[in-house]
Amino acid sequence: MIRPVLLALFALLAITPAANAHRIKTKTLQIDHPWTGDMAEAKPPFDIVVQMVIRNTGKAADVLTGASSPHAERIELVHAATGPQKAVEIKAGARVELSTKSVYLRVFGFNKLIDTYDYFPMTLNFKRAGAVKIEVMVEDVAIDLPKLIN
Ligand SMILES: [Cu+2]
Repeated sequence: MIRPVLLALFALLAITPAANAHRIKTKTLQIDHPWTGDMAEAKPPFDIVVQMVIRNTGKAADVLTGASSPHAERIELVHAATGPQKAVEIKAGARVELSTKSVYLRVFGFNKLIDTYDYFPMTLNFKRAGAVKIEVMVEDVAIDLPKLIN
C-alpha cells in the first residue's frame, strides 16, 4: 500500500526543475550550469568553449587556476579581449561568470562527439578549494568560437 505521504513526495520530485540538478557545491563554492554549445557534426579533435557561473560562498577569496578533462588535450583560461589568462579570482561572496564576453574556458583538442543534452567530465582547479569535479552539459545552441588573440 502506498501512503499519501509517499505519493506527495513523488509528486514533488517530478516537478523539481532540471536547472536545480545542475549545480555543483563544495564547502565554499557553488558552480551553476557549466555548459558548452552543440557539437553538431564537428570532427574530433576540435576546440570548444565552456561557460558557467561560479559563486564563492566562503569567507576567503579563491582563484581558479585551470581545468582539465579526459576528453581534452588541454584547457586554458582565455579572455575574449586580451587573450590567455593565468587565473581568475573570485572574491568572498562574489559571483563570476565565465563566458565568451569576458573570460571563458577554452578546450583544445576535444576528442569526442558528445550528444546534445549529454554531459562530459571536467575538473576545475582552485587555489583554496582544490580540484572540483563537474559535469559539463552540451546545450542545444551553437557557440561561436572566439578568435584567439596571441
Ligand atoms: Cu545545466
